[in-house]
Amino acid sequence: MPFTDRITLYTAHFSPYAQRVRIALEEVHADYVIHEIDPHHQPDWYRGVSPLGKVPAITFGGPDVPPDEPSPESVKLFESLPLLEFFVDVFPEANLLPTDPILRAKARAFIAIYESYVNAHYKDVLLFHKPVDGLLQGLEKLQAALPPTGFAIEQWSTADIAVIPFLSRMLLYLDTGIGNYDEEGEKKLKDAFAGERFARLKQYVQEARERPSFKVSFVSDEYQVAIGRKVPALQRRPA
Ligand SMILES: N[C@@H](CCC(=O)N[C@@H](CS)C(=O)NCC(=O)O)C(=O)O
Repeated sequence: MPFTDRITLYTAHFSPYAQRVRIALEEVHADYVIHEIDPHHQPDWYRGVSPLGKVPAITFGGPDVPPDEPSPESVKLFESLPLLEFFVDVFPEANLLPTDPILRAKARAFIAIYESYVNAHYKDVLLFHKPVDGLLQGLEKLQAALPPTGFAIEQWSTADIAVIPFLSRMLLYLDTGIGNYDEEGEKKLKDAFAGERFARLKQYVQEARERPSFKVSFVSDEYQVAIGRKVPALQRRPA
């Protein structure tokens, strides 16, 4: 039976975490409403949706209310990876994660590699001027986990939804000078991506960017650059 409870997604279009959830909602063809939040100047009522005060979060179920007046009767869910699992559970027919336990484990391992070896390094490099070596090593681990062609477990899955919002921004931001990089590190990263070292990873990102769910949630490179240039944490600052 199709899942029909109302869903409101609280999001910020620059946020790769929030894009994970938007992609999943598109992939499962959910009927949902979007409400944009500035996570750095959030309204007081938003704490009632996300006690962490972060995007993404969703409300689901409950009466039909405006997004900025969330009902106490709706369920509030947050944290992007558990939200992906939630959509796997409530929209099984969308096949965001195959039923085969081996493929499920492989998809989760791919996400775990990203979370354990890439994400924190990426944040440090992008926002805090830190050296890039750890990030490059993490990206090599991620690339090594990819099959020769196709997506992380060959078919499209939550594994790809979890990492593509970050990898696509990584490449775009580097090309357009967005990020508070250490200068030497920025050059190292650019050189690494310009050559063959990450050829498979770049091909993977390119293919994922063709998904309609990616396109509608990313909007366009120009749009992401324009909003990225307005996020204070992403601007270059003196070391
Ligand atoms: N672990 C969270 C991270 C979400 C997150 O850090 N979101 C950022 C935007 S990219 C945010 O809302 N930051 C506001 C803050 O930390 O106050 C998830 O996976 O959903």
